[in-house]
Formats: sequence, C-alpha cells, structure tokens
Amino acid sequence: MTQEEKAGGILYVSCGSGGERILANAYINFKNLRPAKNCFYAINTSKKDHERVTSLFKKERVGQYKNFKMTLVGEEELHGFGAGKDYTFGLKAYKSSRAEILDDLEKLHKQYKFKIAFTVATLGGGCGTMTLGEVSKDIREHLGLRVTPVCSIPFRREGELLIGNALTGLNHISAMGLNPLIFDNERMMMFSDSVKEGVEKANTIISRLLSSLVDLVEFGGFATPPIDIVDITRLIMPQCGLFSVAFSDNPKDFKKNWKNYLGFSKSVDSKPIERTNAFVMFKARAFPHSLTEEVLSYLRNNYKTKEIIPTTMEEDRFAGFTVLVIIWGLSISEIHPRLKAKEFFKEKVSFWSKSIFKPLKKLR
Ligand SMILES: Nc1nc2c(ncn2[C@@H]2O[C@H](COP(=O)(O)OP(=O)(O)OP(=O)(O)O)[C@@H](O)[C@H]2O)c(=O)[nH]1
Ligand SMILES: [Mg+2]
Repeated sequence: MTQEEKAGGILYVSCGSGGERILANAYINFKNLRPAKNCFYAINTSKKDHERVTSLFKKERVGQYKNFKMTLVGEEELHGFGAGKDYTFGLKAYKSSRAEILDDLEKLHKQYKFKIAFTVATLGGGCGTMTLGEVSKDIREHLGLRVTPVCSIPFRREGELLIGNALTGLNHISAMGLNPLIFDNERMMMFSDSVKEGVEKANTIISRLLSSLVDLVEFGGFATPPIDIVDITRLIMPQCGLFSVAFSDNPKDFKKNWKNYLGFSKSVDSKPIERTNAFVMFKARAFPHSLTEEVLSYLRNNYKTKEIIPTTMEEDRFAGFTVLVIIWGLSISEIHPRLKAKEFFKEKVSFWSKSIFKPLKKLR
C-alpha cells in the first residue's frame, strides 16, 4: 500500500461498553471500514468488554485487526470492572490516561492523516457518558480534527439514574461546543420483540451510518457533485442531529415507500429549533432526477431545511436504491418521547389496587 492510499481515512473512537460494541459490530459487518487508513480506538473501563471483542473477532474470523485498538482506563481504581454507571468514575478514569491516549492518537494521525473523527458512546453509563464530550473536545484541540459525536440515549424504562446520566452527558457535549447525532434506543421498541434484538438492530443502524460515511470518502471522486466528507461538517448546527436511511432493491417499492422508510428508520424523533441543515446521499446504479427532487422538497417542507448538500453516487455495482439523510438543527428538549424515566410505580399501585384491594374492600 502506498503512502497516498494509506492517508485520509477516518478515526473512530468509542468510549464505554455500548460504544465499543457498536464499533466492533461495524468492523465485523462492514468490510469497507477495515482498510488500514481508518483507525478504531476503543476506550473502556471494562477489561471484560475488550476480551469480548477479541473473542467476537475470533468467532467471526476477522483475522487481522491491527487498526482496531483497545485501551483500558482507570485500572488502578476500578480494577477493570467498569465504572458502575457513575460518570464521575468514568471521567476520572479517562483523565488518568488522557495523556497517553492523546499521544497514541496523535501518532496515528501523523501516520494516517485522518480527514475527520467520529466518537461513539451509548449515553447513560459511567464510562461513556462524560468521556464522549471530553475525548471529542480533546481530539478537536490536540489533533486539529473535526469531530462528530454519535450517541444513543437510553430506553425510558431504564430509570432515573441512566436517563439523568444521559441528560448530563448531552449537556456536557453541548458545553464542549459539539452537536451530536443521536440514536434513540427507545425507537427500537417499535421494531423489535426483545431487548437483544432491539440493541442489535440499533447497532446495525448506527454501523450502517458509519459505513456509508466511509463510502463517501472512498467514492467522493465519482459522486455528483463530488463531496469531501469534511464538507458535511459545515452543516452541523445546534443542538443535535438525526440520521435515517431508506433502502429498497425494488424500484417501484422505493418510489412508493421511500417517505415511510425514511420516517421509520430515523434515529431520533425531534423538531427543528428554527431552520435545519441537511446532507443527503443518493446511491444507486442510476438515480432518477425526479426522485432526488422529491426527497429534497420533502426535507425543505418537513424539516424547514435551509441548506442542503446533496450528492449522488452512481455505479453499476450498487444494488437497489439508498437515500441517506443527516439533519442538524433539532431540539434536544423536543425529543419524543421525552427523555424522562417511565413511571412504573403508579401502574403497579393501580394494578394491585384493582386486583387485590378492591376485592378486600368488598369482603369488608
Ligand atoms: N444502542 C445500544 N445501546 C446500548 C448498548 N449497550 C448498552 N447500551 C445502552 O447504553 C446505556 C449504558 O451505557 P454503557 O455503554 O453500558 O455504559 P458504560 O459507558 O460502559 O459505563 P459503565 O458500564 O458504567 O462503565 C444504557 O442506556 C444501555 O441501554 C449497545 O450495544 N447498543
Ligand atoms: Mg460498561
């Protein structure tokens, strides 16, 4: 591989268990992410998570994964057991290894000249919640790279601690001057029967986003108009963003249902603060003009989109029709359902009062 071919990839950094699982999933399932010029860097307080990824790579016969690095933080205090959903421990653990991590990342950046960095965490836990904003800011300052955080927010049933943590994490990311792409785990309640299936689906959707972004780097030269991945950072605006992918391998089905597909698979349900900015990628063997215009006008009308960067990637080897949309300028407080713990206690009381207390009253 020449120096030229090696340079200009993407740096992916995860913090915490969920973030590491998402990066591992992406690395296993989307082979376009694996070339050496991209680098994966998993920061975690849990030793077990790193071991899990190693055995998963073995099981999935990944073979070489020199560009997937795992680093354990806070070992002295936490003994490799995770941060126990306490973000002060997670942040402290990251800070204790910050200098070495940044040193490592700087060396990698010197070698591979990354174009952009994506940082990934599932907010709510101890390790990822505060580390996400912190490491994103550090990469921006020390490596001079543009950074886009990608994070999930908890299922509402996960309770006040995790949801409160996630809100603190979101505030922290905003305070760092960053606007994350959010994936709401709760949306998986609509599309899966079990927790396992929901989390796996969520991780696949997030991985697909990461993989599509690499396509953009790889095929930028063939796109109309040609886009550099850095261009999309111009669109980033407060407070947060969503992403969505519509895909069908049947032209008639795609034409009829793309709006539904985009709606179903959007990563978070929220409203524009005022106007929004959007990036849209159309991908097919040949993409009809009329459809691209329909999508753009849909975004303008439904998301009050001001600036749109569209790009079309057309190559014979692309099967089906894909539209990837990223929209920034959405409100965090308008996320639906609200980022608030679901109350089960009341329901339990009313259940017992109906089924036991009422018959008891009758007896009296
Ligand atoms: N989408 C998705 N969410 C996950 C995954 N794993 C955990 N979560 C969610 O992430 C939140 C907890 O974050 P974790 O990543 O487990 O916590 P952590 O950052 O490792 O923190 P500690 O375990 O306390 O050190 C919860 O809301 C989980 O539902 C995953 O693989 N995918
Ligand atoms: Mg963990």
